[in-house]
Amino acid sequence: MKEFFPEIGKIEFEGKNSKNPLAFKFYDAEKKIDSIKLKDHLRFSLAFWHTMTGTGVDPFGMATMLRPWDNMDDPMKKAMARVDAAFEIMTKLGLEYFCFHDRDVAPEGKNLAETNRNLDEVVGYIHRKMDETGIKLLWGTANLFSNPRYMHGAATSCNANVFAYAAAQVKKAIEVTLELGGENYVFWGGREGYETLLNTDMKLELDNLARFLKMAVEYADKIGFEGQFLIEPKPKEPTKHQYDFDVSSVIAFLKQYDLDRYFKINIESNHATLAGHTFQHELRLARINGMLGSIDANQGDLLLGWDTDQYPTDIYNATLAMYEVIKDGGFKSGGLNFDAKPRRSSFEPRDIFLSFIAGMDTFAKGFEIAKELADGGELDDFIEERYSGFTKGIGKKIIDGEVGFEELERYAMKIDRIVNHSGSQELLEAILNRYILA
Ligand code: XUL
Ligand code: CO
Repeated sequence: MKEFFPEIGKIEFEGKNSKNPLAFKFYDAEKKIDSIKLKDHLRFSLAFWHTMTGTGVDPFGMATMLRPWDNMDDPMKKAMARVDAAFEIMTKLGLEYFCFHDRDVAPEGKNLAETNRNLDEVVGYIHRKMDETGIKLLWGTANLFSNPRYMHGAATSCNANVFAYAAAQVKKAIEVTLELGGENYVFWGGREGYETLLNTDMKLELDNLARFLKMAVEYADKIGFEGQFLIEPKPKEPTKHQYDFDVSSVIAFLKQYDLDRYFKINIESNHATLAGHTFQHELRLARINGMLGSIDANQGDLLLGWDTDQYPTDIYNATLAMYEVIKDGGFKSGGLNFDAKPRRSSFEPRDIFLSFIAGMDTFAKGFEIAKELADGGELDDFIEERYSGFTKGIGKKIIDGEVGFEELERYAMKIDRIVNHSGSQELLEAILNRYILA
């Protein structure tokens, strides 16, 4: 078969002293940590939309990306060529998972039936390539935001026909995710939000979103899809306010509608920072609620107020993210999906490989540091000591529910001096640096 990247071979691990740009410095896929291979801890995934269909378009300029499969006019031939190219990229980088939206892989036809036929044809081909290579589907999803029909949203549209169309699209997307053995199915809000409350029935929109998710759960059950449903929070963009604002609002929404047991959360670094949180904050909140599902690995630029989807190279953030995953017992059905794109000016085909290498090395190193940090136990020991007042005396009574305001008032009346201890943030940051720089 024709190669799209004949000048690029299999990317090998060469170690930290290598200066070869087309080699891993830190990601040694086969290295075992706690008798599990690094690649199985990390479960790296390619995002079909950025890598295969991203063009470099931005609000001020047209496409820049040179993509060897894009010089084809027939949309179905181009779709098949993209699949070949995707599997070549994944095989050469050793990426064992991918994720896709229905519309990334196959073009829309003149009606829904033709669109579904196009999708079936490409999905059949993807299935063959998966069997040949052993590459797996981390998650599937439906694009409910690009087509103009979704201008008012999909499940939260004011137009009932749009709700119905979106339902049909998600039904099909769950079917193809099942067919490809997808381990998860993701709902990212797309345009589920609003631009102005002056024209919005917020209560109806939220109720409809819950109705939509409930239908998805029921249909998945009916066809035997056992993958994990995930919701991906994002506070804004494309709408001013997205209903799945952040982990906290997603959990509240799911609990409100009695849906929480069916869903976990797919946390994206750049969405966390857009919401005014750290990546670690979002992961921690999901973890303590038993809802950490998967990760969209990327990073934003803190000086820009939009979703830049850059490849993650910040070792500090990667370490803290991996710390949360390790504390959660590692990924179950989730993984590290590179929801990231090379910069518009990194337009050459080889930049695809260089970008993945940068991101994979960062998370591999971040994982190893986080593992040492977790095993070292210094943060846990500090936190345990910091809250030790709740393991005895009045603190234990509070925890055990043995006291109320009246008993606590009687107790407080007798305290003659309150003694606090340092939070030692600088010490703890220095400890973290000691692990990172070791
Ligand atoms: C958008 C985003 C999506 C989801 C999948 O910001 O992150 O690509 O990951 O729909
Ligand atoms: Co994402």
